Amino acid sequence: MDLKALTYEQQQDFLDNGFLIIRNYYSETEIDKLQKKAFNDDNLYKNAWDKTDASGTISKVSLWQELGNDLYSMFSRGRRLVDAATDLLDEQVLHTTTKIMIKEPFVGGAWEWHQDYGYWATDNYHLYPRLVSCMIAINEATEENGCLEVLKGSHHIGRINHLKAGDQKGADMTFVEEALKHHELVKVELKPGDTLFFHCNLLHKSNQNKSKHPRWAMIAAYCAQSALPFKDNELKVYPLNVVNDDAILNWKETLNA
Ligand SMILES: O=C(O)CCC(=O)C(=O)O
Repeated sequence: MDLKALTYEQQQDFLDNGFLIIRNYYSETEIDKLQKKAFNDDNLYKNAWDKTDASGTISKVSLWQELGNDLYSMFSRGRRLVDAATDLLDEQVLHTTTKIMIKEPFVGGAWEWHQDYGYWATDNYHLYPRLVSCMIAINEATEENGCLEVLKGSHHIGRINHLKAGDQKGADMTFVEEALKHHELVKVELKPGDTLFFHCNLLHKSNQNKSKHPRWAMIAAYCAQSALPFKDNELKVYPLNVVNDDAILNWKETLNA
């Protein structure tokens, strides 16, 4: 029997709505470990890009593609996430990117309305919109600190043209404004360890962080075997060397740092 990581209902929710939230997908101990690592990791800050939004405010993102034996990779290579992505895309998946999204207190910038496939199609040559992003809350994401907001079911619209918006690429607002009349806006508030899976054509954004709390999340993205880039580009796609779920708890800084 072909065992699935997700239930039929969870897969159906994703197909219908373009996203799926699983609460407590990671335990408190697992997320404490990730939080401690990320909050004290100077490399994340050193390697982070500053991305300005349309109004010039900065959000930080630290992104990489090759997975190793570091703690972050125990999540991205972990069976729990990889099997869920496989179920959602209904075929074998490969890793594209893992990134840590850092919205700092009071000043953290917005992410404009976009679809990830808005730029993955044109910049990275994925012919089909068969990619999924998995957003793990490292700390609490609330409306006040700029949680992700999604337009439920908007992945059914298909890819919308994307234009420059600050340092970002944003969806053509004429289409977004129309989409807002037809699709429910859902503010995805997450507790640490909750995980949001979202389709690459789902319209999403997040507002500036005006609160005194930071908002940190890790996003691992996977591409279906049938949607590998058809042309070389700056991003590569990597096969996954999957690890068991206990790899997170067994991971030790001294051996793998
Ligand atoms: O972290 C955020 O608020 C935005 C993330 C996002 O839009 C993305 O990764 O595509």
